[in-house]
Amino acid sequence: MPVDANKLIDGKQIAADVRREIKSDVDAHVAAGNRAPFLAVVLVGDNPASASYVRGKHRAAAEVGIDSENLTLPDSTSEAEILDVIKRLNRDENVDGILVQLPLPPHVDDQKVINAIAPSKDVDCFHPENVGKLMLGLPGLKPATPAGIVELLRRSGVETSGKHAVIVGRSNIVGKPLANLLIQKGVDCTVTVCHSRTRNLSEITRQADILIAAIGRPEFITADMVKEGAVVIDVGINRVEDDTRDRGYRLVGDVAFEAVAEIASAITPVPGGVGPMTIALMLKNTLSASI
Ligand code: L34
Repeated sequence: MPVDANKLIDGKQIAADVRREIKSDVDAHVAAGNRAPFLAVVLVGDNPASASYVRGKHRAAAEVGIDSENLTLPDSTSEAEILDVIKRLNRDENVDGILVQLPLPPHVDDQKVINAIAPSKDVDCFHPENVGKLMLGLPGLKPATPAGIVELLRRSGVETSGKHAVIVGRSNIVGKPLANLLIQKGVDCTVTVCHSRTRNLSEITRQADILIAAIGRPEFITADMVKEGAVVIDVGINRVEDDTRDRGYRLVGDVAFEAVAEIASAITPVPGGVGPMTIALMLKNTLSASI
């Protein structure tokens, strides 16, 4: 049965709205005599998924009037060489935002690379200084995927105040920063963070008014894990083999979409849910970093 369109949280559409607002702010900034914001993206290796997300970032940047350049480095690039590239971008006053697409090859220490990015240019909000500010509720850049999720909820009219949000996944990119954003004043959720060692997981997920799946396992969240009427946000982007598709794969989220959609009051699809919001909110950070 097709999913009730009224239940769909259309991330593609909402991200387009956000980009339109960013474009109008960028245009005003440029009309006031400033140069366009500039984003530098560092892509190491040839992971096809990463290359596709990075293409999406440049395409979206161009759409909102943000200039961008891509620095593609071979898989064999040493950690020291990557650090040198970042130091150069830190010093370049024409570069407002620096984004190092993850994952990096196994011989490179992700955290060391992140720590090298100037916090004022860290449009992912991965640097410890920015993570600390986020946790303290101080003004600053916001992590793109978590901020995109909060924006999706807000723009879909989902009440968050006093609601129980259950996050499945404790990554530094999604789970941990999202828990911080959801407990901030003005959002006001009560948050539970679950992970691979959580006992009685489905008992906890069934208590969620808002359930966020960020585990990285295809269709992990099944209908029996979801309370009737819950709002379900699917952060997963998994490529699963599919010979019926030209590309040889299809994208599925961390949620068994069709079955869960029967029970949920609202749900994000994959693709077209959180992914486009991640890109839009990263662009918003790039504009903020340029002002
Ligand atoms: N540094 N690394 C850094 N920053 C990030 O914010 C990311 N992430 C994650 C991986 N590594 C990163 C992304 O950009 C995941 N991610 C991301 C961003 C956008 C999309 C997917 C992942 C996206 O646009 N997804 C589309 C479908 C894309 C497709 O067809 O392959 C969607 O509609 O969900």
